[in-house]
Amino acid sequence: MTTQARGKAACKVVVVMPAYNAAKTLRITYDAIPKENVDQVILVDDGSSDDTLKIAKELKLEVFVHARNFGYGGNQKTCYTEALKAGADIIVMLHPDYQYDPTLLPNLIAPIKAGETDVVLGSRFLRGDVMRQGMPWWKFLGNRFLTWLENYVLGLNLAEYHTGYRAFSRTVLEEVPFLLNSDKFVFDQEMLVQAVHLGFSIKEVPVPTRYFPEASSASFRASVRYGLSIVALLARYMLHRWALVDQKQFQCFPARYKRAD
Ligand SMILES: Nc1nc2c(ncn2[C@@H]2O[C@H](COP(=O)(O)OP(=O)(O)O)[C@@H](O)[C@H]2O)c(=O)[nH]1
Ligand SMILES: [Mg+2]
Repeated sequence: MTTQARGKAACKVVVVMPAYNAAKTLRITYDAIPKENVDQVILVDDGSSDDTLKIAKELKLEVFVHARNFGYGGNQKTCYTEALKAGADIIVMLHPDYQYDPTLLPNLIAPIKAGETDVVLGSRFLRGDVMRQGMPWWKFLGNRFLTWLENYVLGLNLAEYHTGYRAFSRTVLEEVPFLLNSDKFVFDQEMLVQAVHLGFSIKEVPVPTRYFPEASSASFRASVRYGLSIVALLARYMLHRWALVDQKQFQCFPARYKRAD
């Protein structure tokens, strides 16, 4: 699989931030982004009720606003659509809640730039003790079980699937039909299953994680719902692979357009 970024001298890197009530952490997150590695920062405000929008404008980000709260997946649909429109070659998703370290952006970008892989995940499980870093024990257990299940179904050996720190080549976003995905948190998993199904490669780089009240709003209840929706997703994927029930989400749609070189 080749990426458009490969072999090109100029490579536009766009950071997308799916934001929802991120006023307390947006500035510190943005300030920590190594600007010399990034060409553009896009923020999509998902109907926040705090000052997220005001701060994003003060920071002079490229801002898009949802008329209401669509959810985390709905937010990313706008993020990726706009990043493609902006001509991005590499797209990095960074949560504006300061949970993931923005200074590590170069590590996520480098393997795609070098043409080594199509997707890079910032994995919290490759180094360090995530429970010591503050991950609640029930999130830890859920993460371990779901990662095992996803590895089993997809035939991979990733350290985790649930990180919110991800980088994609343009080609991945052009070919994965992400607009067909959920507007909820399971969107992240749908993207990875689709990417694997279409033959894209995934590489992991270690990142630490931070847990504090503003960095994680997903409740126990929401996390259980998230876990169940992943099991349902994997079941649908197996049915598709066994050609029992056709799932549009996993069909391959050739790119409708490409930027001329
Ligand atoms: N909870 C939530 N987060 C959203 C939404 N839209 C965008 N986000 C962003 O998605 C990120 C992930 O949510 P978070 O609660 O931190 O999840 P967790 O860190 O996995 O527990 C945050 O940075 C939010 O700003 C939404 O509708 N709901
Ligand atoms: Mg978070």
